Amino acid sequence: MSTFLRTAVAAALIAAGGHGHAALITFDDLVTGVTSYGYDGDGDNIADAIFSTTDPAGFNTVGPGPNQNYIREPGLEATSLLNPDLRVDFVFGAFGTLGFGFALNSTVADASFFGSMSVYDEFDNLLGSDTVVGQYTPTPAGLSSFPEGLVNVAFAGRAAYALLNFESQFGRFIIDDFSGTFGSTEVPEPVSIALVLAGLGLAGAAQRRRRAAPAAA
Ligand SMILES: [Ca+2]
Ligand SMILES: [Ca+2]
Ligand SMILES: [Ca+2]
Repeated sequence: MSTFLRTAVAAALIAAGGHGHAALITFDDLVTGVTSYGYDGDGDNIADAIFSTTDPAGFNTVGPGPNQNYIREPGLEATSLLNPDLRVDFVFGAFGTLGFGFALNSTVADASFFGSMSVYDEFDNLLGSDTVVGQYTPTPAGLSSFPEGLVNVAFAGRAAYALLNFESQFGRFIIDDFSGTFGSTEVPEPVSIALVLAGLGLAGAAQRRRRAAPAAA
C-alpha cells in the first residue's frame, strides 16, 4: 500500500472510529412529566447521555414561545429552585466541548439570573465550567420574550457527567440544542464511511495489481 493510501485510510478510520461525532440534542421527543431523558445517538437502544432532575414533577417541554434565539420548542423545561437543577450523565464519556442554549423565566436581565454548567470526570474532578447571565437578544419580532444565553465548556480528558444550575426570577428555566461528542457511539458521517471503503478498495486493487505483475528480474 502506498504511503498516500496508508495515510488516507488511517485518517478515515480515525475520523470514523475516534471519539465519535458531535451530536445535537433537540429534546423534540421529550415527554412532559418524566424525570429523566435519554439520548441515543447511534440507535442501539443504549442511551449515550441521560438528563435527570430530582424534582418529582419532572420536565415540561415548552416555556418562552417562539420569540427566542436559542430555544426552539420543544425544549427541556424545569425548576431552577434546586442546585444543581439538572444532571447529565455521559454513559460512554464526553470529549472536547459541551454546550447548550437556555432561557430564564424572568422579566429582567439581572446579574443574579444565570445559566451554568460544570463538567466532571469519573473521579469528581472539575474539568471546566461556564456561567452566563441571561440577556434579552434581538429577534425578528423585537427583543426575545425572556432573557437567554449560550453556555459552552471546553475541556481536556473524558467527562463522566455535568451539573447544570440556573437562577431565575420565577423559578423556571428551559434549555435546547445540547451539543457534544458523547463517547464513540454516534453514527459516523457517511463521508467517513465512504472514505474508509474507498481507501480499502483502492488498497485491495493495488495489492491485486502487485500480485499479478511479473516478478522483477
Ligand atoms: Ca428543540
Ligand atoms: Ca447508543
Ligand atoms: Ca437553581
